[in-house]
Amino acid sequence: MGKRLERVAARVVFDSRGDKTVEVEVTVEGHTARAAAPSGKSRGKREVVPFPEGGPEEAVRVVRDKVVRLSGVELEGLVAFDRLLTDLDGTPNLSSIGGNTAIALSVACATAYAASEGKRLYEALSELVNEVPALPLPLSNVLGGGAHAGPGAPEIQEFLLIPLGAKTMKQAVEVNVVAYRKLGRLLQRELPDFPLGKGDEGGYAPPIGNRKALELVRAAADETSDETGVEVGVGLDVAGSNVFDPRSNRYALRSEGLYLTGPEFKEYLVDLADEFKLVYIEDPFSEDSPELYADLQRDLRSVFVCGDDLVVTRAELIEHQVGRGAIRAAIIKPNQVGTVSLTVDAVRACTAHGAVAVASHRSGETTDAYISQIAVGLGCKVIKCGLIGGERVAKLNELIRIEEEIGAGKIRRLTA
Ligand code: 2PG
Ligand code: MG
Repeated sequence: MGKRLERVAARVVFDSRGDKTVEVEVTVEGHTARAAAPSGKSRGKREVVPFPEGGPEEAVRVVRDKVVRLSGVELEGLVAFDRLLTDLDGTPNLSSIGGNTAIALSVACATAYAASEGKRLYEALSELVNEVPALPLPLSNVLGGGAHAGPGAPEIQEFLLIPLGAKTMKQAVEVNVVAYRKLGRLLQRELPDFPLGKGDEGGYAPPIGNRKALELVRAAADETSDETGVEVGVGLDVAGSNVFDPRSNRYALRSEGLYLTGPEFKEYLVDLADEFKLVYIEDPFSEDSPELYADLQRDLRSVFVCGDDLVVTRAELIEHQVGRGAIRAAIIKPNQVGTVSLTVDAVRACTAHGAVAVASHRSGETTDAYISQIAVGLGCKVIKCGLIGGERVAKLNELIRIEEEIGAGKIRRLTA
């Protein structure tokens, strides 16, 4: 028997950058759940449109005028609402209701539906995909540049840490925090006048070149491994589409005075990976150069080259790029596709093809922690959700709560 969708409501709220976004409430069989949409700054060209023309205010109007008409329908399953939503939108890129509106509605509805069965969202999702709930390893941004920081910061968008050998979620977070604090001290020693300013995701945003930044992050990771006994891996999100300058056809590393062709930039990354023992490189190149991804992945077999803008959480793109050897990991950002169902498909594509699914926040976030529920429920091995700042810590704290529910020690590993 179906479950009744009783109420849909929306309002404008603010995200961690102070930008407006949409928050919704959905009631299923007397159970109400709330969800709010995050927003990306370094967005892939193939992502769905985040908001209808007119922005979040218009999105709220669309919910009040159109989506409310769905109230009263019977939902035949956890994600049955998604089809109704996409039909109501009627465009291939969700431009009439907006992908951010859609993801908030889709998540809230699935959460309320799960609650009506006495389950948390992660439990209901894990049943849907036949996975045993387990915790993802947290991949934490500790130093940032690119579109998430001001001028003078590194061009590489994110310098990331992953506590590879952590035994519990609590330990994983603790280890990353130890490393973050060590990095702060190393930065102060290196740049005595730098007031430890931060980028959009809470990582330090120092006026420093990419190589120097990586040197300090590596040192912080090594000191932390020695002190805690937990091996800490280092990774990067280059956000290559933003480093690439289409006018000169070069990857522009202004902080280092380097303007490199695609193949030269690939060599630059290979050298960094060897020298600093990288385990993970996300979006190394422009999303229009998948052949460079494949070359890099071939050169760095043990590194997880990960697609974000390249595959935008679309199952068919993930399948294609993993199949041709361009990547061994894919970022899973539900608002890139707009529904929980399509997010499920994307993670399934990773699992089926032996790629690592990396559940991910966006640079503009709220304190909503649904990404943690999705990561656990769908079996993502890694979650990229930042480390410092209320909106980032909200995701980690939710994972600590889930750990209490499923039992300590059920933590996944970074393996293919
Ligand atoms: C990324 C993200 C999140 P944004 O590139 O992976 O870290 O940034 O949300 O701005 O796309
Ligand atoms: Mg990215």
